[in-house]
Amino acid sequence: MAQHDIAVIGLAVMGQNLARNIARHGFKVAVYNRSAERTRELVTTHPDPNLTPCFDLETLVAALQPPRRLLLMVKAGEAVDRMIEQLQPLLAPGDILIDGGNSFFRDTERRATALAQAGIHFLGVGISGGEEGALHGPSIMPGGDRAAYAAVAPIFEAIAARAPDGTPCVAYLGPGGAGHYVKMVHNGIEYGDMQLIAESYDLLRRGAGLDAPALAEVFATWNQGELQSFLIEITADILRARDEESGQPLVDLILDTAGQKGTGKWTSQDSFELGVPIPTINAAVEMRMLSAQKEERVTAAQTLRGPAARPAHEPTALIEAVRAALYASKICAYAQGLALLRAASDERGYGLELATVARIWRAGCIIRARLLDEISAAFTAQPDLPNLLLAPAFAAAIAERDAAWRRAISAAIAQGIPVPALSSALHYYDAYRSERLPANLIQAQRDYFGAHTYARIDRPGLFHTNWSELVRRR
Ligand code: NBP
Repeated sequence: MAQHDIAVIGLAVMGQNLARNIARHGFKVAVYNRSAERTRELVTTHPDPNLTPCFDLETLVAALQPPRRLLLMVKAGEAVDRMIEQLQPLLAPGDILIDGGNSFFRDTERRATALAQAGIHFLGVGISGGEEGALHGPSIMPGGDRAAYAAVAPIFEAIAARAPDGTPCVAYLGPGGAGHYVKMVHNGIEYGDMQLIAESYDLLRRGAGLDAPALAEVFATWNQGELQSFLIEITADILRARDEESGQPLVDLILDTAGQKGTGKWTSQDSFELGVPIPTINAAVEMRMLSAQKEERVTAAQTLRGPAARPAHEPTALIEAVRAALYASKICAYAQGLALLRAASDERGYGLELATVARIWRAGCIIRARLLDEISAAFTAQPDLPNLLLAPAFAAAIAERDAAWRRAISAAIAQGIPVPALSSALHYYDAYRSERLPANLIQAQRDYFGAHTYARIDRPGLFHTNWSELVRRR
């Protein structure tokens, strides 16, 4: 019986599809779900000699060859702790428990430390690609004990997405919660990217008067060039889809309140913790919150006045400006996410290689995009690059688009169309390239009311001034 290569626990969309993917690659998979119906459904709907249903954890664990490898695909949070509690008494030192869900990296670190006491290895593995990716090839972001990872690497390498150069989109990233941390930041960048695309869509819809079918063409064209990415591709598809009953573009019938499960918020929270600015990702998280205040917005729309959108007669120039703005802003969103990864890695000893992170995001995951090839190349050429914006290829790409980027944002502001992600990216760029920011005044204010002291540009040391007396003395 102890002949199975791995167990998959939790057979909702992700677990089912990963189990099928692993089985299809020739590994013997024992599967288990808390409620037995899902287990039965999987093996009846998708029978595979490599998939063995188990209906209790004792049978499941006994079905595995040692060291046992178990992949948890249950809901992040409480469910993971409950499963660990039930599994731990059944496991032996050297066994490897893998959490493939979207767990918070600090939970992963806590669980890994607790299980290490019993000699059980705990790997926190981010898996991206949704339902399709899980079945046909996700991007996999593993963290934890390196030797334990080596024991599961052949399975992950077999099932992961392949980048255009044929390499699997998986690589050991670092100890502790490194894998889940990278997945969290991946999701933060995903939030940013989605918001940037949504703002571009809104600017062209309201500011250029384009309807959904026309916008579908715009996005499909963009997907042939530098913006080529999964999110642009699906946006073109979405804009093309019509409601079967009314025949109207389906996107126009969808309520404008966006949901969120927490990974974007965690990214923002940790950026504050580490003191790393990620304004475009934060804008995306905040715009989901503002979108959720639908009732208040409807009321405010009746009372608050601003400029009305005036669609341009000739939309071509605005379309080109928005394309440039979207690409330049996208570079900034990635730059922010990668800078956060760098800081977290330094602070927590993850030892992340950003070239590797970008490399495993090139296929399978939601933020897969053509520009990741160049990002990976930039960090390969200069592993300690402090910010992606400083890579010569990206500095040049932004410089080329600088004027159009500003034109697109000016058009949005003039017409009262909110573009907080696009404009936050531009402000990030302008602030990052400012040799002198107005923080001198802030330091003076802090010293004025709180005697917080300030440093000077003309001599070393810390200074305090009695500002009101100094002014009075003049
Ligand atoms: P869900 O996140 O919807 O979780 C459902 C699974 O968790 C079911 O198998 C359910 O069992 C199990 N479960 C729950 Br809920 N509470 C449990 C408990 N106390 N003990 C044991 N099992 C419990 O599933 P999913 O959408 O497949 O996602 C799985 C993980 O992958 C999550 O962490 C998710 O965030 C992550 N993820 C999802 C996606 C995606 O596109 N959906 C993409 C990337 C990552 P039951 O059937 O008995 O209720």
